[in-house]
Amino acid sequence: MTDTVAAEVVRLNAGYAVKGAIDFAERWGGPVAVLNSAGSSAVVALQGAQVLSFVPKGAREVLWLAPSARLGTGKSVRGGIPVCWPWFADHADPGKPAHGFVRAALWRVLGARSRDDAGHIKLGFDATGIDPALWPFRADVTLDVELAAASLKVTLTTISRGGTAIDLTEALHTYFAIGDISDISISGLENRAYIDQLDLVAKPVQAGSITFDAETDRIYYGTADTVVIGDSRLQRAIHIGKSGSDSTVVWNPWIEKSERLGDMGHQGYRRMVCVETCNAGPDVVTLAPGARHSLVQELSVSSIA
Ligand code: TA6
Repeated sequence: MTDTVAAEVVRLNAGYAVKGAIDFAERWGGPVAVLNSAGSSAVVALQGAQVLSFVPKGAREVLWLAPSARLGTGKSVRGGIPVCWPWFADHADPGKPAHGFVRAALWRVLGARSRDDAGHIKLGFDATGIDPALWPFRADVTLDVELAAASLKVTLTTISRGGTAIDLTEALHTYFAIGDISDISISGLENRAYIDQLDLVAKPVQAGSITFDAETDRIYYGTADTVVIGDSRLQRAIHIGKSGSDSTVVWNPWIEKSERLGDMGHQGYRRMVCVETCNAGPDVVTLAPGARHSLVQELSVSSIA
């Protein structure tokens, strides 16, 4: 642990620790908040306000994390729940970073409390000081991470601070840990239209549940549905509820892309799938001056015999 991280952890514990519900530590080389409740635990990095672990008591880790995950490198960590804001995927200007500019930035702790002995932390990123060449608007963005009995609720809130309307796309780009990509199916998006990022000409509609046998990168749009990952190998279902979101992205890089990405680990693509709660593609959120908008993802797990 570097002296800087150690000093930051001491400062955070002095200012925000909540006995039995929240304390701060160094993990993956950076400062993190460790949230606890009677039924689960979670870890949130201050870098990117990125949830890196969620473990319901008695269950296995719910989130996938790259084997090489490391904080403080200047790059976002692959895995957990990256925050994509104030745009999703590539920007029209290739000189601007994919998935916005907050997922590798340092966020501030705005508050920490417990409710029913469960940890709840609020992190904030002040975008009012951003170079107008990168983003010409003014807004604040906060992320709330709340444990409940055996669920995790993540809320991404944008507050418009400027005098002009803001067009926003955004995602909680969640990487889920699975037994094997060949042994899962995703339900809840049946009969939904989607953009196939690998074939932009097609106008496909989802027939039945989603299974995987190749690179998959889809934006399902106009859907407020709860999505469920059924994992026969781990004998569990991961329930992904949402609000304030009209789109769901489903992504697995498969073999070639995961090798190009270079940070997935050996056959890492087999152990993960992204189901992302978002507003993407045609689902753009327009925020009037002074308005606020919240994107919410709620995760829970059940056993399937
Ligand atoms: O959400 C799916 C996606 O847009 C894919 O196209 C792929 O690029 C993935 O995000 C990962 O993006 P990243 O910038 O984290 O490597």
